[in-house]
Amino acid sequence: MARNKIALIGAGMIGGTLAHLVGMKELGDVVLFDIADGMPKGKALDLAQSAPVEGFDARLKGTSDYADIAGADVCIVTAGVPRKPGMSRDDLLGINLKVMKAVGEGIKAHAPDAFVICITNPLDAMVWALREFSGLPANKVVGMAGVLDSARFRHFLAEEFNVSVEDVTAFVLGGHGDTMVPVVEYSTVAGIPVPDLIKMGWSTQEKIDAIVARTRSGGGEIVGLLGNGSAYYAPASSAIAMADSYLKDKRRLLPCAAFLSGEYGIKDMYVGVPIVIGANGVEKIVEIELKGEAKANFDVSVNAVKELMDACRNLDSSL
Ligand code: TXD
Repeated sequence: MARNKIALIGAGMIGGTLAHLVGMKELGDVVLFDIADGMPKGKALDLAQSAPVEGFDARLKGTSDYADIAGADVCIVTAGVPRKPGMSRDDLLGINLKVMKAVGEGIKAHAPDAFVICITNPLDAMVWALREFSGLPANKVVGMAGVLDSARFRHFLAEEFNVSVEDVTAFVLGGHGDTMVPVVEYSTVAGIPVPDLIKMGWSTQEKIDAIVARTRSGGGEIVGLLGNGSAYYAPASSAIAMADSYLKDKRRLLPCAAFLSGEYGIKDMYVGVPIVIGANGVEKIVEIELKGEAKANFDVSVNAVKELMDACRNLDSSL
């Protein structure tokens, strides 16, 4: 059986980490694509030279030619520029929108059967634009944010309860930004919901509220600490979990940005919701009941994504 082919569009911090994880987990051969010339080739060569030591077999190729992604089974997109001092959110949106156009056209021409995972920010608007520009079916294009935001929530909850991260499940839904919605009612330790754990004296409402707030600003906390760039280890792991579920038809239920066609009362946009990922890409969109504050926060989050989509339409009339 031929090895899977995984194309990483953008070979920066997350792209390089993705390539390392694909190798270590033996998920397939890797193509590292970037507009920067030598860098993807350098990273591919460095990683290939780690293979004999680690004992994994994978072909790793760095390139700036889209023809090299031909026939990829999975494309993970991190291409774009980060926000720099003096750059407005709209400036950033304009630049990354153009990047999504180039990437979407490249995938359409060379890897139209791939399962595409977008990571580039602002996530919910970029994955929508990428789907539009690529013309791929909506079940084959998803955005990564919820797995990462939930992992941050799980990490903080596991610390608070002093239990294994493995036993903590958590959901963070909505758009990827300040308005994301950590859903406390659906977060558990081995099936015991967090509100019950509060009643059992494992924590207090105040402490859980603080964890929710810290989760919401989890990306910013890391940006502040790193001083240069944003998180990359956990984002890469999160996208690999999604790719793995697709490649192995695991049907994992993961919070991802998915295209909605009426679910949650929302049409024609990408929002973070629980989905099942299997061999057909998005196998199912799971509609959980959101009540009270969670529902109100979800609505705010959806409106924030709509505003970004309108800004994209103003920037590119083909959308
Ligand atoms: O949860 C999430 N979705 C996120 C998103 C969590 C963390 C970071 N998130 C976003 O991922 C972040 O805001 C960025 O938009 C992306 C990628 O983050 P990374 O840290 O990997 O950024 P880098 O190191 O700047 O890498 C981006 C690469 C860089 O090498 C550029 O040369 C390349 O993208 N780039 C391109 N590649 C291909 N094609 C084009 N047009 C292009 N433009 C830039």
